[in-house]
Amino acid sequence: MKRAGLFLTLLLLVSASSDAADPLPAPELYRHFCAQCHHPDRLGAMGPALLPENLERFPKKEAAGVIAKGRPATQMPGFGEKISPEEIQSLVDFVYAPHANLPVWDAAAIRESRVIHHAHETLPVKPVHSADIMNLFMVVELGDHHVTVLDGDRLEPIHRFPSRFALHGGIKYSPDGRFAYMASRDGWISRFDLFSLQVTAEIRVGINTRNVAISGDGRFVMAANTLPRNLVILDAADLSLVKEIPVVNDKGVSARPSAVYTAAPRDSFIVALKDLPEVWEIPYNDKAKALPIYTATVHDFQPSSGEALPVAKGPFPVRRIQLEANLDDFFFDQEYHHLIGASRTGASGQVVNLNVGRKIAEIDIAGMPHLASGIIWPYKETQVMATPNIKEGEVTVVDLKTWKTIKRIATLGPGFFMRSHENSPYAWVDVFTGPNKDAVHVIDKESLEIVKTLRPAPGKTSAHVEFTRDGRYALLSIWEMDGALVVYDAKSLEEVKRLPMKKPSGKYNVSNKINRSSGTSH
Ligand code: DHE
Repeated sequence: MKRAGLFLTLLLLVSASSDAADPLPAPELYRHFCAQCHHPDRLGAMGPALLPENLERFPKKEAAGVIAKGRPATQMPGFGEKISPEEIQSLVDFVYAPHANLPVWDAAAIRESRVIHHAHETLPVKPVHSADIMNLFMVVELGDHHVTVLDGDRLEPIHRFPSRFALHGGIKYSPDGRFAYMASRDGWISRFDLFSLQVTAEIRVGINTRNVAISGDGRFVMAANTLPRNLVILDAADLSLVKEIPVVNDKGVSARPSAVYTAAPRDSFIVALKDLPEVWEIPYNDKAKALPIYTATVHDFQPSSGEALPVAKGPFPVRRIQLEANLDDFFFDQEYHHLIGASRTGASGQVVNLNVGRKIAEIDIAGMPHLASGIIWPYKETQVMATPNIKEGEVTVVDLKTWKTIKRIATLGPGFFMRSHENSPYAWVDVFTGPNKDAVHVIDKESLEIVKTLRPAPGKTSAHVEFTRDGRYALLSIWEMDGALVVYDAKSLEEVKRLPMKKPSGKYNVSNKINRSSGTSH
């Protein structure tokens, strides 16, 4: 977000607004306060689209509260002290009004948008640089929408290139680590070649996109869109459109996908839905499709609720697993037998056994756990999962055998990202919001105690750690326009070096990602 510009506009408008006798009209308020993040036409950019179709399950009263107070765990600030309650109400009515000219983003538009910058057959057979592909990092710099490619051995950047606007969700790699796939919030998927250091192809799959996943066999890319509400499958080699799957339940009711993940050991994609009590599993090759759950007829397949749900047949059949409550945030055990899910609004988490397709336990993780950011490590005779919480200052540690919460570690504020490495005795968690947003806690994985709190840049947000392939160094972002990537010795916890960057956000190590390290996101 270009905060400086926005705040200047705000200041001018605040004085204009408070001096003026009449409230400002809604379109003008929208232009000044909302357009920069939500798009001038309400179609979504850094922030989501503001259209009745996206907001239908969100009461207007709550929307007014969000405009007044902001939204936790997002970049949405509160405007309650800047504009009057009447103006807030007029903004609410404005964004809930039907859009006069909603663009259609169908298969033809998707195909039309595809750009091949470098055809696959023209790419070099060997890297054009001397860095080891397996220890490369791609670092997203949100400040000026660039990506830096960093050599994890020399801890030096080797390349920097402009990205699409507002990349979100982790960058994903092909199973051999050569190609990277990134999604922007406004629907662009880009494929980058780590041998030749160039973007090879791009395609716009939607107007609002959540994230992207790559099949474990490297053949397909799946993107989850909230506008339109669908899943788009692409050929990973050239990003050509393979299939579109509308996100609707068996009665035709549409829902927003929250995210798509790859369950490589299951040969399937798993899709989290925001508005339906279902989770979808979609196999991407014939091995998975031969499983009884995909070959069953509608009547043969009885989920736990007893209500038969259809398994859509054909390529990419959809297996619908029925849930007791909506789950829009997921975490998987290392084997992908279980899914641990939480709703952003719910009070507890659910454990779903993916093999039998039903809930088998509840877990006590109140608040708003950021499960997609959770990690796993061996602990005593068991394995634990730990997740930060984006509403409370707490890391919750859950035993993966008993599903019991064994420890709540108090932190200095809500955290967004947690990371570790098989070779490190520590887990790192940030404090993303609040007065201690500059703090990062280092937790001992054996004692489950915080052993050190680092403040690499006092007063500035520090967040998102990732390790080098061998776990020797931990790289952390100073999440500011004049920010930096700070490299720590992961053992001594001493700073090793600092590389200036523009609001660096996520960083993704090729080897840790493709080998599904239990200390990072996959
Ligand atoms: Fe994220 C990953 C959802 C806001 C930065 N974020 C994810 C994932 C999900 C998610 C489901 C995992 C998907 C993946 O990696 O493929 N994020 C959400 C939200 O629902 C939320 C709260 C609201 C929204 O607007 O979407 C949200 N996220 C943010 C931000 O405000 C952050 C801090 C800045 C930004 O880029 O918008 C942010 N999210 C990230 C990052 C990752 C991410 C850097 C990847 C982490 C990783 O290590 O894999």
